[in-house]
Amino acid sequence: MDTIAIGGTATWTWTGNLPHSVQSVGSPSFVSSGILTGSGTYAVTFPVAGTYRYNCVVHGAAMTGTLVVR
Ligand SMILES: [Cu+2]
Repeated sequence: MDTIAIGGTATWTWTGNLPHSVQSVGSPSFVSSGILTGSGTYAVTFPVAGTYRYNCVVHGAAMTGTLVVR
């Protein structure tokens, strides 16, 4: 679990040889543009406090995370 301040930006960074993506679980909805492999970043700014869950479309429940915005 990671915590950021309200109005902050979370950035996901791809490394390694496996394909991954980022997609929200529940609302508000956010999703990375497709499945990336090896390198790349995806950033989302969160203006509203809350607990945001996300996973990877490739790995599903095996690859999840929680972001707290406060
Ligand atoms: Cu993945």
